[in-house]
Amino acid sequence: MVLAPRLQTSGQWHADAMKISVVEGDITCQDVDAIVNAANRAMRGGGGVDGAIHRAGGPEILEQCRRRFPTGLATGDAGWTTAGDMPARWVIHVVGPNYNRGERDRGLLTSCYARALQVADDLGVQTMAFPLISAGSYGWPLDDAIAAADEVFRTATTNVREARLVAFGPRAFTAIESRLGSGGDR
Ligand code: AR6
Repeated sequence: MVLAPRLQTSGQWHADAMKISVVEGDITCQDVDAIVNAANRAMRGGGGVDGAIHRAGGPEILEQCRRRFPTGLATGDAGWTTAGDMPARWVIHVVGPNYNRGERDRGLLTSCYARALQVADDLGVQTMAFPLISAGSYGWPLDDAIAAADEVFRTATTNVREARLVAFGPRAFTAIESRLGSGGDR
C-alpha cells in the first residue's frame, strides 16, 4: 500500500512538555530528528516498516547495523543508526515482542518505547516519529499496541518535545486518534 505522507493529521495532546500527535502516512517521509524502526533481533532488515526504512534510507543503514550490532539486539531494546537518504537524521531501531510466536510480555513492548526515548535523549533528539511497534507482522492487538505507546509517552521523563505516532492507513489512524483524544486511562 502506498500512502501519501500526512494524508490526515490530527490534534495535539500534551503530556507535560512533550507533544503527542498522530499522522497518517509513511514514516520514511517524516521530517523529524529521528524515526523509530520496528526491527527484529537480527537487525539486518526485513519486511513491513523495517523494509521500507532500509529501502528509503539506502545501504548505509544496513552497513551501520552490521557494524554497530554485530550480534543483533535484544527484544525490548533500542539502538541507533543514521537515516541515510531520508529526511530524518537518525533511525532508532527497536525490537518488539513477537506476539504471534508467544512473546506476550507487555513490558517488552513498553520497553521499546522507553528505550527509544532514552536513546533519543542520548542523541539530543527533539522530534521523533514512531510506528506501532509489534502491531504488524508480530501480531500485537492494535488497541493494546496503541495503549502501550500512549502510556509510555504520557509518563516518560525525556527531553524529546514531540512524539508523533505514524498510522499506516485509516484504521490505525482512527484507532490512535480515538485513544489520544480520550486522554488515555490516566
Ligand atoms: N510507515 C509507518 N508504519 C508502517 C509502515 C510505514 N512505511 N509500514 C508498515 N507500517 P511491522 P512488527 C506499520 O510488521 O509488527 C519486519 O519484517 C504496520 O502497519 O512493520 O513490529 C521486521 O523485520 C504496523 O502498524 O512490524 C520484523 O521481522 C506497524 O508498522 C517484523 O516485521 C508495525 O508493523 C516486526 O514486526
